[in-house]
Amino acid sequence: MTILHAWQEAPPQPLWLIDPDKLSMDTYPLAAEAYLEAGGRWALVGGSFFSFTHITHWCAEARKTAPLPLILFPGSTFHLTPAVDAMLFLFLASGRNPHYLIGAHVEAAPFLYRWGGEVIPTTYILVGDSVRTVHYVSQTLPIPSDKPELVQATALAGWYLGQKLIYIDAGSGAPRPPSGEFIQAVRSVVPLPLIVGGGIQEPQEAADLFDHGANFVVIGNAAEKSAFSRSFWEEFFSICRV
Ligand code: 1GP
Repeated sequence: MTILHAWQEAPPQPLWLIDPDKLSMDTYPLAAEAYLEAGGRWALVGGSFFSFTHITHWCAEARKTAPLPLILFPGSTFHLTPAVDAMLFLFLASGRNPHYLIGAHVEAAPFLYRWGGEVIPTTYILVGDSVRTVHYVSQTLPIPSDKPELVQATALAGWYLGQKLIYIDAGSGAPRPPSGEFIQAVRSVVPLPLIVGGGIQEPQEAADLFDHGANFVVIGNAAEKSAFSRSFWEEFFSICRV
């Protein structure tokens, strides 16, 4: 079964986002075990900027030490690696930077063809009112917090373009997650799996996003702050079981 197919059928749940710069191979095995034991099934690896890690080396070592499928969440073509189980092929639909709408995709395509792994066409929508690293790196503006109709139109455009997944992101470390209103606006018209992330710190915030129609909530910073503890993940997974 492909990862996309599994995601289409999976119940709502958290998704761990690993920044490989911030998780050493000494720490990874225990961190992965805690996540898996709490109920985690997949992890995203990547982010808009990381610079100290050799991504292929990191992912290859990680896959040797834990049975956790890794899905690349690339910030640039420099992050491409064959040592993952699938890759989000991000179409930065909220922006108007041609590099992130087609340029990077053309650069990546020959590599993806040779690799032959699972590529998941993803409409990637940045939202919120504070400037995050992802905006600086991509040189794009997010959709402002009071414009659910723009988020909805952007997600619809991605769906009509044939993409398979929607990812609404407030950016790593955002002061607050994307609003439930945004999620509801997309969920009411687009039948694709919906990933939501950026600034989620508390299980209650994740519960609210699930209530509005999110399928996955991405947790990056908060997991780092909790030192990747099992109790942290158990709290997040427990809200999915009520
Ligand atoms: C960022 O959605 C992710 O792209 C996760 O954000 O690090 O704030 O959890 P956080």
